[in-house]
Amino acid sequence: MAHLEILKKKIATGKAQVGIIGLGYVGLPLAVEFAHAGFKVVGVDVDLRKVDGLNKGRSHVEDVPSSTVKQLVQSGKFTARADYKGCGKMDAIFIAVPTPLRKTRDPDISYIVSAVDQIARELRPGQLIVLESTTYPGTTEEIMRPRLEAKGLKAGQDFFLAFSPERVDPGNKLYETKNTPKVVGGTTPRCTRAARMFYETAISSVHTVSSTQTAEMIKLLENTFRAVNIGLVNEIAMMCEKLKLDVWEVIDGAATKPFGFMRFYPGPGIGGHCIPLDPHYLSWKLKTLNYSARFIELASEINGAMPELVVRRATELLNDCRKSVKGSRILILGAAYKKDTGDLRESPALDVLQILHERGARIQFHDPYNKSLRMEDGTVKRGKPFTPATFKEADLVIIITDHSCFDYDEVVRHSRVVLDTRNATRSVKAGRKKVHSI
Ligand code: SAJ
Repeated sequence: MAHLEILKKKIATGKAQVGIIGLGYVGLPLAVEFAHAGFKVVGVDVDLRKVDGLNKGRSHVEDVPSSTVKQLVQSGKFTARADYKGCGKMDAIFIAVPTPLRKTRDPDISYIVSAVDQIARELRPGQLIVLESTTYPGTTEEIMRPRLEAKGLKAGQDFFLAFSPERVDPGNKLYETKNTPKVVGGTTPRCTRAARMFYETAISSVHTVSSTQTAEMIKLLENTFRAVNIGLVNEIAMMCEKLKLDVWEVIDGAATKPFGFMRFYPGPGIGGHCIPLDPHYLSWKLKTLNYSARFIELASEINGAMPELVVRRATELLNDCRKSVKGSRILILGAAYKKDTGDLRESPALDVLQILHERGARIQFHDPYNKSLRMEDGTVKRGKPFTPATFKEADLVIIITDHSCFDYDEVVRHSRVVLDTRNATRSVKAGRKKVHSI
């Protein structure tokens, strides 16, 4: 019987075995969905602590409750391991490993290569291999496929190969793995079909495309779209400052247009593990084809300059109070890269803190999700409590991350001067004169 038919039968009878490489914020929710779909799932992660915790029923991923992990482990539906032994037995393997940037802003696909090389050692006819990690168009065909075909098996003929971008938005209670449409593109139509068969058992909607490169490009369009539009609205904010206009009022006004417009907001810069990084995968690839992705580079330049702009505004505000940055007590409110999370990755708050620290300001911070922060010179700053005294003692309070739990009336009431980079104080009436925007 043809490999596709065998897979189809194994899926239909629930006998298919699923492997997930990388048990982070993408891999673990996916493992849970396939286990809930009835498959036996083996997760592989290099982090022994994560593996051990999972097998003890403990989740290290915010969006996956430990009770869910415990139930799946106890029912034998999910186990975690720190090696690839037995991956040849798995009928489908989904790779969700990190794809960071190197210091040179070049893609680092070493985690993908390491995972693929391990899988290739036990690759057998009939297996489906899917990459989910965000990467540049061509990674699946040019990097993964040759390694998997090294022992003579052919993609599309002996085994199936596909790409399906992860679309996990940590903390998003509305869209989770199960109900976020899944894009899938295979090396051949049969590869696409094989991947689709698996995803349809665990995810509500699957959208197939003509190739792995198309699927890789779709993800990069999604996140480049955000980075470029955030860059645009940050530049609009700079224009509004020159024109003495309220950028927030301008955005709200534009958003009354029911079509052809989408809100983005200026801020202190962009953080997180996706938006600041993913577009550089695309611009890097195009550079190898002698094409310069100008919008990506320009957006990166504008977004990357926002922390300095925040420091410039802070300097102006202190100057208006006849104070210099050096020696001034500045409180940074919020350290995470976006509201209602503790994630500090690429957070612009860290850049603002670092620049002010280097200019001699006496920096304090408060973030409900981060009790302490390590500066680049190794010094550790302990977070201050969210109290009137904390605000009173600061010469300037800078709101960097607009966590929902903050009482902004309290902040404005007890602060001398507030630089609000997120329009978080928009509903505060009393003390408006103390509040300034970027
Ligand atoms: N930001 C702005 N202005 C905006 C929107 C965001 O300054 O108008 C900043 C945020 O403060 C943050 C950075 O940009 O520092 C990224 O914000 P984000 O809302 O894009 O959040 P992320 O990084 O969690 O992006 C994820 C992405 N999800 C995936 O890659 C699967 C992105 O594609 C989602 O669109 C986004 O979540 C989302 O919509 O929440």
